[in-house]
Amino acid sequence: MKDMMQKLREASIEAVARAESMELLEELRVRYLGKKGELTGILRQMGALSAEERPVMGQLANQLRADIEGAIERRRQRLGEALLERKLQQEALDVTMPAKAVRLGHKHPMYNVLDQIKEIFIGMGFEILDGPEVELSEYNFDKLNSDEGHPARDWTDTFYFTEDSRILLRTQTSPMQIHAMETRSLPIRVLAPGRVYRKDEVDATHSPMFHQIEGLFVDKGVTMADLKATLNLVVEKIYGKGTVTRFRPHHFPFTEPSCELDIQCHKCGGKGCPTCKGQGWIEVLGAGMVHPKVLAGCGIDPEVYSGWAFGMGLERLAMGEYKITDLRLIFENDERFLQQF
Ligand code: 2U9
Repeated sequence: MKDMMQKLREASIEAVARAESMELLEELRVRYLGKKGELTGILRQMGALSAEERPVMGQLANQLRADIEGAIERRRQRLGEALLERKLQQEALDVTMPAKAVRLGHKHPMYNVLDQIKEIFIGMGFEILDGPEVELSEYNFDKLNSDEGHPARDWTDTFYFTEDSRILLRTQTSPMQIHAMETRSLPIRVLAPGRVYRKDEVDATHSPMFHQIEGLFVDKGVTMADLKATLNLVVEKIYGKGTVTRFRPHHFPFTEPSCELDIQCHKCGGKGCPTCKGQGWIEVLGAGMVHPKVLAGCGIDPEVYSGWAFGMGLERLAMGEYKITDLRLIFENDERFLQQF
């Protein structure tokens, strides 16, 4: 029996030392020390021993069990370390490898122009407005003195949501100023930039969605002289000191009198060139004194208060400033175009 135990010791210690996986180690434990294992098999024969031999063999068997268990545990630890080592090597990070470049975007060129204009007006005490793009016809047309029958109200020009033409996509940013006049206390100085929608086919100068910036100032005693002085100042800030302007009479339903503001072409000094299409002048915006009917419709007494307003297309302004010749480039977001700014 002693010999059998010695053989089991040699065989098991060697097998454990050679085991190359946790699974195999577990198989060996079951084979040598399990309930139906080899050591148990040897111990079953204890019955045949004398009363003196039994405790000696029992002690030897216990020692053998402890030794095999110890060998298995040491091997398990060794295999665990090797496994970890291999995993660490496989997952090793090369911290010296060059990092992937992070491609940073930047502000869209049109928003550079918008921010420049916002800054100018904020400096003059104006507040920037934001408002809904889905509006009531009442706010987009009626309260702006564009009655039924006005060409802009036609279904071929405006995106309506309802058969009764009551709800629409705003065609101008003016409804924001109507809301401001109805809800704010006087005087009012607001700048209203935002998207507007018109049923236009896309081409180099048209898009069914574009951006407008409108400004409004209402107080006691405001005159056309205030309008001209303020807009001349704004033009000088955008186009440089000494830029020559002219105000041409025009007609808008929401202003009376109305005008358009041109700047003298900075490229040719007014002689006529491709930049100004031979005109010598470049049209910048439309403006005028807020129509008394519009003021009254918002609960402001036109006998006491007066105001000026202007409106301009943001895309057109950005195209002029950056010499962009096709409106579609502003919306297509082609990186080759945007990266230039
Ligand atoms: C209120 C009263 C009056 C805004 C104005 C214009 C003249 C104008 C066009 C410029 C190019 C629109 O984008 S465009 O097609 N706008 O010429 N806009 S006066 O007048 C207002 C606005 C709000 C309550």
